[in-house]
Amino acid sequence: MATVKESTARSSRELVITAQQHILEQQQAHAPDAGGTFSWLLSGITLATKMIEAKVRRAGLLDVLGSAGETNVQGETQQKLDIYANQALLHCLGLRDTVAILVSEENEEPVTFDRARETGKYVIFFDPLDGSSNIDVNVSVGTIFSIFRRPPKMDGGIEAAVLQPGWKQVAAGYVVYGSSTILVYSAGKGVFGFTLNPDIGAYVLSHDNLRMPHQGNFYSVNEAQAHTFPAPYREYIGRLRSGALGREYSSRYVGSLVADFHRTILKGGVFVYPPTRGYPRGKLRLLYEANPLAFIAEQAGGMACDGEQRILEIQPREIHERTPLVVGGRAELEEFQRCWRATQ
Ligand code: AHM
Ligand code: MG
Repeated sequence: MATVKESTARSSRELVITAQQHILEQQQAHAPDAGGTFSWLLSGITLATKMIEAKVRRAGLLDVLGSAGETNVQGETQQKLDIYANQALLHCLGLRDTVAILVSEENEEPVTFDRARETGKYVIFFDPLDGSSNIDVNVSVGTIFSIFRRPPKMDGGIEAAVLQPGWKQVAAGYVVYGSSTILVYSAGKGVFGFTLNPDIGAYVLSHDNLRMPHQGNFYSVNEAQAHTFPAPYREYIGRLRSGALGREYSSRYVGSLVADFHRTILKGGVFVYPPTRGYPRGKLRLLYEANPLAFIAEQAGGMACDGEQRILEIQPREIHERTPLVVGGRAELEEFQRCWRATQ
């Protein structure tokens, strides 16, 4: 006969599984020595994203639309919500004593905390409000994050701690503030999606062990720039359009990476941001855009590369560096690799 504790646990699972519960369970199953520090860290991220979501939902009512007039480190005009989102993450994560270093798209330099090595275990990267140019037109925006362990010895200083290749990520995720708000995360044991239930203020499990279709029907790229793409990319898009992969492809592109990626992971297909005349090294940032999404794509059975190599094997040289990005299902990525080899 089940004990009271067991049956209570079972019935609460049947009712709802929150992100918090799920992370704790994953931790107990796969890293019992972590002692709750990792789930405490993730709760800082979920809290910040709930604060951001509350502002995003009221964006048309509060005075948070439009540009705040400052420019960020990439020379782009910061939106007011960008600033709020950045502050929410810095605040919620800064209070977690497990955080050693925070790197944000909106801060030129890493934010460091003077914590003992045994306490400050993690280095976190984030894009606080991706796709923020879409805020004023009610198109989905999102938050992206990537978590690394701080190296055990800090011999290489802050630089070595922040310039780690993506395969060393211990977890990554994103939140899309869309028709509903969804958190998708992976700690290296599959990908899980949680939809924010506004009635109870919690992320509840909605996508258990998310898998990306082997092949899909959509490609997502800013096609207006196609005449400036390098040859392998032009060849590739041409093959997708011509039915060479045995499917009729349609295009979908809203210009919010998180939204375009989220559709790609659920429906299948490929998202491509190639080098262009305006962005010869690609537009997207390696450490807080490409790396976390590549980690999630691989965990869901997909692939991600920068043209030449796997995104997760790139050795970063600086925190805000850009990279070309091709991410999607295996069928689409294998075809991309064939086009790449054929045009070299
Ligand atoms: P942002 O971080 O300033 O919002 O810029 C990144 C965004 C991505 O979300 C999106 O994939 C890309 O820029 C769209 O760029 P483009 O308008 O060149 O297609
Ligand atoms: Mg972005």
